[in-house]
Amino acid sequence: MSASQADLLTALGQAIPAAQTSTEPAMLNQYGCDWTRAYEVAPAAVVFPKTEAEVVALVRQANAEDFKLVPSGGRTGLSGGAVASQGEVVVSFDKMNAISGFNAVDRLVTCEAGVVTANLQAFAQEQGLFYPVDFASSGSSHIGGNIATNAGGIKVIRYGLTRDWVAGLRVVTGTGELLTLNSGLVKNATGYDLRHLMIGSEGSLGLIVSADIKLAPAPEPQNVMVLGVPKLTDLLSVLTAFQQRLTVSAFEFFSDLCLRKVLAHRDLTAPLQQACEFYALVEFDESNLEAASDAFAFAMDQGWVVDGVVSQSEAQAASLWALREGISESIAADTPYKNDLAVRVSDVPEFLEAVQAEVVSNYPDFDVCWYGHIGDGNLHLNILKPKDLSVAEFVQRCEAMNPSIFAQVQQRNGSISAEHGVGLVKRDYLGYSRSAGELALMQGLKQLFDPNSVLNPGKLLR
Ligand code: S2G
Ligand code: ZN
Repeated sequence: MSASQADLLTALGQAIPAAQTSTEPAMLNQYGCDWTRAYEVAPAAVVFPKTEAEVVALVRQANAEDFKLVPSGGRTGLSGGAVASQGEVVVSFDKMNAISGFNAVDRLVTCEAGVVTANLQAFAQEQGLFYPVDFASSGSSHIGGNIATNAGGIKVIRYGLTRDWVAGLRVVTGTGELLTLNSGLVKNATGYDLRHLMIGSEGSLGLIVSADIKLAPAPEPQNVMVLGVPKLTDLLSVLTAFQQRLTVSAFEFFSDLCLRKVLAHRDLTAPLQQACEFYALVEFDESNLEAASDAFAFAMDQGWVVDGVVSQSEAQAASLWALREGISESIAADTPYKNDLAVRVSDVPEFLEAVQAEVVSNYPDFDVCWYGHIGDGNLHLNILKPKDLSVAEFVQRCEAMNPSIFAQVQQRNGSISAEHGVGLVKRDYLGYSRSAGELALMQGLKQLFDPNSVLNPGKLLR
């Protein structure tokens, strides 16, 4: 063990029991990364705090002994936000995973940061309520990481993002100060809402240790439709046809290449008789089935849709959802270069047309998977790595094309990272979505909340 590693372990030992610290290579590799694969994984240690007091002590030691901390939740991030490649200490919240309170009157559940999203969803269901933020990785993501990245997912069009369900936070700032923010209040007009500053700050301003999460009334049973949509630019017309007649719970889309990847990876059957360029997935309350059928018939008359299927059971609804939710894992073997773009919903048709032109001219020899939460204006454009191309060369070629893709976003005041966060992957492109003035103020906030830059250094901001 090197002297510096011994010194680090001594410093850590003053904040947290040695039994909650590991320098085992297997642990370092497991906890020093997230779902990105483009970065070296090289933390100096992993610690597993069990209490707020231990998190406070860790941050204070990091300031005193000048080591850096990388917060780690379910490690399902896609922007390198939880990657430790500079000898940092990974702070895993695996052992702070208790649902520590519930109040039926407030409809509030208090979760430690390490509560797995699916466990929160199950807890809500047991109370006859509903936690409506959902995505493919909810079986392993942590609520603390969801809050740190303001995770979105498949129900945003009806229920909003994680931010909309956080009623209170307890956060340890970069100086080791424990803040209690908003305490679950519905109304609180007492100045800046620091809770909302922390949401989406990716562990760069403070470490979330627990949250008061609002729960929604349980929805009625849902129906799911999958529609064949020949033209990308008709997707929004299809959405409008439905929204004029009913409330949609979800409106997703995916290309035929995505579908073929999922069918092959998960051994599922195609939803429609004929293959189609694109597919829309619409979810809605079962009491709106007749209105949805009207919308479907109208969209067929307009030629926007050429075929469709509606779920006849919960099991069939789940199998239709699997066609969309299975995309990410089904293309993982193709080492996809991920874009997570958003524009205002009204800009979607011509934005898609403009991006399609960029893709054809920029990526003539690459397979491109189009999918996403198009009802929120969110496009996940995944470029698949050709088998014969090295990862480094492939990433370099994709990055070389970012300026032309991001320029299309910038022209529409859009976001170059709709829901996956900035981390390391999008950090150097923030200027396409944030002004110089905003970035200067963000740096000022970083300096204020984390003056020694001990929290997730290099993530989100240089
Ligand atoms: C989705 C999941 C991550 C990915 O499927 O909506 O946010 O693969 C994504 O882009
Ligand atoms: Zn998504």
